[in-house]
Amino acid sequence: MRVQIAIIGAGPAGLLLGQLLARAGIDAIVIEQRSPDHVLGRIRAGVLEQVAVDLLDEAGVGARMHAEGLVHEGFELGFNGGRQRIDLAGLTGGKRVMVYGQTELTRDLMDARAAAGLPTVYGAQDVSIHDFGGERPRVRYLKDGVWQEIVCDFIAGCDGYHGVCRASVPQGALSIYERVYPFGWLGLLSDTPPVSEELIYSSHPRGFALCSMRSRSRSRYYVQCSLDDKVAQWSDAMFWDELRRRLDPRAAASLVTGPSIEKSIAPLRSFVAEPLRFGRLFLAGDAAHIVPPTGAKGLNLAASDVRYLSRALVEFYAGSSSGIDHYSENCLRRIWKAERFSWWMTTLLHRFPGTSGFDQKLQEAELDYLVHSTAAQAALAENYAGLPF
Ligand code: RFL
Ligand code: PHB
Repeated sequence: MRVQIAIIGAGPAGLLLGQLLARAGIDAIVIEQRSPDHVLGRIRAGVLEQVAVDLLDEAGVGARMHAEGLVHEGFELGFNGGRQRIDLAGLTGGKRVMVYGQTELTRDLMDARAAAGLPTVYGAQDVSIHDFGGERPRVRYLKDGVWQEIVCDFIAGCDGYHGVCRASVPQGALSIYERVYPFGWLGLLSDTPPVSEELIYSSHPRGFALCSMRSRSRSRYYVQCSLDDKVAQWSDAMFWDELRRRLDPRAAASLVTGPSIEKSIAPLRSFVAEPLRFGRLFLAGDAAHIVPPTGAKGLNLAASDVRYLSRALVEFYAGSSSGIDHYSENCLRRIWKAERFSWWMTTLLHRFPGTSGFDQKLQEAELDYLVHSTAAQAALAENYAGLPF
């Protein structure tokens, strides 16, 4: 089989790229190792920047997001028993974010792909990529016991942090920058109304907590936990008790609890692999970089890579290789700013085991500075709402 672009991975990055290319008349196949249900079962991101919303509109998949998503003009920081609102819209000249689950966005992209009859292979086993240093890259995989081979012009590695694409780059061609944090997030999803209209990021001596949502009747909460913790050790009752203790009294009193629909633990990591292009292989999304979820940037960065890549490929087929030649450096400029912001927000709000009194005092001073300085709030708001391209 021959296609222009072989996209590895049917997460948000791969599906969105496929959609944008299809609208530009470029043919692509998406190859995913898991089943559609498995992909939709992963509960992840919830907050989209305006630039990601615009890109989904451009891809023609924004209708349900605009109908069902929640537009937020601010969020709150909780600490010392109170809360400080960050007025995103007021501080950024009207920027907002969209609260819409990654699961729903992925479903919209899957449905659009199926409706347009675009080729997607789910359940592809032993995917491998070859010859991307030359003009005729190939992708091989096993499907229903039969080996398949695809010859293409380019491979888009959208296969996440554990994927095969980054791992296939020759040793020594990649520079890896990494920080692993000494804690994780335990997340719980429940069909209960959110505790507040806006998200609450709470810093507490017992650890960080986040109150987020998927709709007016579905909540997503997180508590900072130990990396040694296992989900099975955390009953729903224990989770709700711990969350309540980390919120201010007003939020704690209005927290509505209920049975969990999903509970999972995610480790926190900052990671960048440079560059993002090797010959005719491009890395995009979590395949190239990871941020801790505190700044809500992972999915947004994946969308920003895809924006650069789709435009670069359209340009290439129109006769210019300038976009693909600058793909890596363009992406990395945004990636490192999001890495910086996510690291900063994580450091500001979490308890680090064994932290010194000095570090603790710095954290308190930074929060106090945020309360009293509009300039500090504006910098936070500008980054959270999303930097321009
Ligand atoms: P994905 O979603 O991991 O998709 C990669 C796909 O590739 C498939 N795959 C393969 N396919 C074929 N062959 C192989 N060898 C393959 N290996 C893997 C996988 O099965 C999968 O389907 O990467 P993508 O598309 O780059 O998307 C990235 C986002 O998923 C991720 O950055 C966000 O979820 C991060 N994130 C958040 N981002 C935000 O922008 N806002 C948020 O509020 C936010 N909250 C979060 C988050 C991530 C979290 N976790 C669990 C890490 C909250 C959490 C808790
Ligand atoms: C979520 O709703 O899952 C979510 C929201 C904001 C974050 C991280 C996760 O910063």
